[in-house]
Amino acid sequence: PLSSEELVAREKAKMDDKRFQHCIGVSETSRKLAELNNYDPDKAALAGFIHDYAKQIPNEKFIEVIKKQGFDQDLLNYNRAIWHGIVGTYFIETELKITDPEILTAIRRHTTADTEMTTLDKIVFVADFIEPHRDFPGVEEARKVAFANLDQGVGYELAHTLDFLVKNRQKIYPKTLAAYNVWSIKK
Ligand code: DGI
Ligand code: FE
Ligand code: FE
Ligand code: FE
Repeated sequence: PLSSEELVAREKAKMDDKRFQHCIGVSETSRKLAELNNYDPDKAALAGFIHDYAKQIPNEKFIEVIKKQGFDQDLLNYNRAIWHGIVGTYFIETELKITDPEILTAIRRHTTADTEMTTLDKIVFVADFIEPHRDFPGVEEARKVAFANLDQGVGYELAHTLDFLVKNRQKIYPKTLAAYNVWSIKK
């Protein structure tokens, strides 16, 4: 594996400072959520730190990797909002030398969520939404819900995301909708 200094240097070189600060925020919030949910805080902090490693990779590179590295070609019908997590793991494996499948799965699911979510998947998904730099109507409520109950945090976030996508007439990735049906429905 890379030394932590090398890992931080590669992460920093891959993105602008605003995105880097977001990644630090997600890392710290992931650590807190891990402590609250009996999960390994160091592992959660690492997953949070690298979750957006691929956020600023150009479209052409994503398209090339989708075509040549065995990804589902249906991904070509979506955009970089979807690619930076699912396809981003290719760059995280090859460039950051991260091989832990739990971490890679959490990164793969960090934008869309999924019907099945591990504790780490939930931690990174929710931390991404509520980290201290996030500022949007509803973020305070999202923080309150998520720190009280991680599953409800996932449900709150997916409802908010679906609402945002519909309002903006954006294409909904099937996993996002399937996840909404599992995590956001009132019991
Ligand atoms: O990378 P971040 O900005 O930190 O956060 P993220 O990875 O959760 O990405 C959020 C963006 O992804 C947000 O603009 C909504 C978008 N998104 C989430 N689910 C879907 C989606 N976009 C489309 N088109 N379809 C989805 O199902
Ligand atoms: Fe992201
Ligand atoms: Fe997210
Ligand atoms: Fe993020």
